[in-house]
Amino acid sequence: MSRKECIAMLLAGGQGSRLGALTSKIAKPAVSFGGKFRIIDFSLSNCANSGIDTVGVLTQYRPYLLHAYLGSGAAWDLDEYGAGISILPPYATQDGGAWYAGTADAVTQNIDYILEHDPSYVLILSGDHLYRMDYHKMLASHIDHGADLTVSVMPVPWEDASRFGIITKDEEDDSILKFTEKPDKPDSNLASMGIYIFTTDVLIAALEDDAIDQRSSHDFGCDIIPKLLADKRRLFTYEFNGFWKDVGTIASFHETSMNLLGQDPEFDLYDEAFPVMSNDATRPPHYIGPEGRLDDCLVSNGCKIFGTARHSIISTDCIVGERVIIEDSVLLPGCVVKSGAHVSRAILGENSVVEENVKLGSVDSTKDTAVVGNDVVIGKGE
Ligand code: ADQ
Ligand code: ADP
Repeated sequence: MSRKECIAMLLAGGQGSRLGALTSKIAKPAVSFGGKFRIIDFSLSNCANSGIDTVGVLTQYRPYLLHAYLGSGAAWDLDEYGAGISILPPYATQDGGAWYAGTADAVTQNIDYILEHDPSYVLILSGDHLYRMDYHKMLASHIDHGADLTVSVMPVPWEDASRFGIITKDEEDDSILKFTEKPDKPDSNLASMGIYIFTTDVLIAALEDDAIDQRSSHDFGCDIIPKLLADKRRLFTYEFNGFWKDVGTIASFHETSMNLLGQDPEFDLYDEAFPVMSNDATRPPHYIGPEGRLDDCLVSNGCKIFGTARHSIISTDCIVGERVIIEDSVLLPGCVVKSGAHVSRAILGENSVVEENVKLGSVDSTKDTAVVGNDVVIGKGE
């Protein structure tokens, strides 16, 4: 196979346990987002829009839906001959094979995939972030610096800093001076976005070293980056100044969904210069009944609306019954809200049902967002 400048390895194996009932049967990257997308669409579209045509997707937790969804990769223009999406689940080998232990282990088990394409650089991505980024600019910065590793960074609010890998950089040349994975007491608010570009030889040597280290947890943030820093390799930051969210919790999932609404949304799904692509099935247009009312909503195909929805996201194939009121909520694909029900500040999982006249959630933003799990039926007594 011909030599590539840069290929991507997209980590899509985490369970996303903090999303609770929304990931009970679905890997986090396959969770629906924004009416007609799934979370992984954003990273895959970034690859396509950045001219990166070869993407290995490392799956593990509940991969079936993700595998079916990715298909040939044609939906993201990633199905060229000699390129495209390759799904890389853990596999059995002559000595048994194993589940991926950590993020670095997942890549180590697929070194052959990297060698087969023989790229000069490897881009490591997460399948569960929402953002638009031109990875080519990051690659140009990596090459300019003659870096071994470039870590994409952005400042985060101080109160959130302990959820991230935290970096201190040299203000003159952007080199990384210090990196601590999820520190209890952060001394900087410059966070790693978990997006890395490695020069291939450096990556492979680091992974081979890590694989034989019995004390390692085989994770990029906990093990690989600190080790390269200790070895005085050339580590640089690439500062990103745009919308970027790790929709890891119910609260951030709800807030980020609401960021898509409004006439001038914080995250604009309608930007044609940098489109978000998805492998959405063809469905009939949405139907709005005689009493149906929609105000400040994203409504996807296949829906039938007989009641009222305000400031909400109504994904593909949902039914909103007569005299229903939906506000500040996210309905994931296939939800049914039956007549007379009232849903406020809630996330309704895929194919969930809210029975007639049920009152769910509260507009009070100091209260937790209400969540109905995938396939769950909420009756009057609940
Ligand atoms: P976390 O967000 O905690 O921190 P982590 O749980 O390591 O990231 O998962 C990163 C990505 O890898 C996710 O997309 C997840 O689905 C996937 N993944 C996890 N384990 C996997 C496995 N065994 N096999 C395949 N895929 C797997 C990381 C960095 C921090 C940084 C944040 C930014 O470690 O330094 O600040 O991302 O969100
Ligand atoms: P969260 O941080 O919300 O719990 P992540 O997506 O970050 O979710 O992943 C949580 C952890 O679960 C990851 O560290 C990953 O290694 C682990 N994990 C994911 N899938 C599996 C699996 N099938 N078996 C064991 N551990 C897994």
